[in-house]
Amino acid sequence: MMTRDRIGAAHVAAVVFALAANAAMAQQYGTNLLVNPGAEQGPASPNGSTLVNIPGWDTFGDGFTVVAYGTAGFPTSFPGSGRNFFVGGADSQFSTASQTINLNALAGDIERGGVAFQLSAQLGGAGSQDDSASITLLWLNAAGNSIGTSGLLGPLAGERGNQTRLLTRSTQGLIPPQTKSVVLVLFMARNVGTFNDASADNISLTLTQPPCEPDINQDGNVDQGDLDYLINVLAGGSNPVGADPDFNRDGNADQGDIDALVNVVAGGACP
Ligand SMILES: [Ca+2]
Ligand SMILES: [Ca+2]
Ligand SMILES: [Ca+2]
Ligand SMILES: [Ca+2]
Repeated sequence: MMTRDRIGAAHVAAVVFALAANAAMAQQYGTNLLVNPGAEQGPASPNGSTLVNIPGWDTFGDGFTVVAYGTAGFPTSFPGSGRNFFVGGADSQFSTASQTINLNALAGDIERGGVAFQLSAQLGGAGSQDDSASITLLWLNAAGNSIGTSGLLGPLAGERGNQTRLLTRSTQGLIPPQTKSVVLVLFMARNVGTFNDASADNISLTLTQPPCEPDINQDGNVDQGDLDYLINVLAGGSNPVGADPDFNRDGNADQGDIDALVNVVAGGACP
């Protein structure tokens, strides 16, 4: 059977390296990657017509601002809304805010495929006007070029029942391999009047770890060959299929992964 001696000292350095890389990785699964996703950090404009500092978001001085629920002419609060929301703002046909999220810590998983994303937001507008909000995700490669997009379209007036309110929109999918970062663009478009009434709140982008894959050597069988392959990789050997040696996904590539794989090969549950 496998022993620590067989793994040897060669992989200690690799473990230390993996630890550093995986510490950040653990933080990026299952939590909202956006800063200030609900407009609760920073001040609110008293009337929607002045610009305010909006922590975490890159804005362009085009009208995009934050307003408190219940301000005259704007939506009222609802469960989970917090105090504030984002709005397109005054005298602005198009208002934009964005955040860029570095995904380098997950590059290995993303390249192997199977990292899923979930995007959701509450998007809305005012009365019978078709001012509307949308969200676009730009998946960028190492060169900073877009290699795919995903997104959400907010409701038009008819979908809101001509009421001034926000509705939940969500989508999900798989991150394109080669993705190294993602830009989320919140886009507010005015259709009626001088004020851009498009609104947004509670924007969430979460990622889900790929499913457990015990067929480490990718030959179609889960057996001793996978154990041999993993042990060799942990000892510093070659890894032609690009397997993640942190099989039990606890942030360490070590004996615990061999133990977990032994258990799976013996019929136990995948960690
Ligand atoms: Ca809010
Ligand atoms: Ca308007
Ligand atoms: Ca196999
Ligand atoms: Ca592990």
